[in-house]
Amino acid sequence: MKTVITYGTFDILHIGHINILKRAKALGDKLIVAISSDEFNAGKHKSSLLNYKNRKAVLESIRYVDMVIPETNWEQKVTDVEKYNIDIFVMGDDWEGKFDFLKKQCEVVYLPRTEGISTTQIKEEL
Ligand code: C2G
Repeated sequence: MKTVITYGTFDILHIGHINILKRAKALGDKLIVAISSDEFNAGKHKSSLLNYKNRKAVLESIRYVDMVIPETNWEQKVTDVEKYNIDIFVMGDDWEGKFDFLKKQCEVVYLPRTEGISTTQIKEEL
């Protein structure tokens, strides 16, 4: 029984998000997604169009997602990995290397981003 975790804002959901969720789930048996709170998002200099409640409801409806938890700070990854018995931590490779400190606790996998799509691009086109 392998548990996978990934973190993100997951604002206007698109195939880039679906691809990483699908690939992350395929690495194990259970996928937990830590979704950024509105306050944490503000700290990431990203204002999401959809608020936390809305983004959480959308993620919970995705077949690859088994559980959604809030992401409220940068430090929680270390305790989350212990708390949820995480075997594999997954992020898109725009974060390559940034979370290698977790290698002491679990496998760290950076997956290639889906090219040509981003929430920022969608916002600009809107
Ligand atoms: N992603 C992707 N391809 C895209 C867009 C996003 O693979 N075209 C991936 C990102 O690499 C990330 C996940 O989808 O792993 C969520 O992306 P965002 O919602 O933009 O999250 P981000 O702002 O990267 O927040 O503590 C980590 C942060 O919360 C990550």
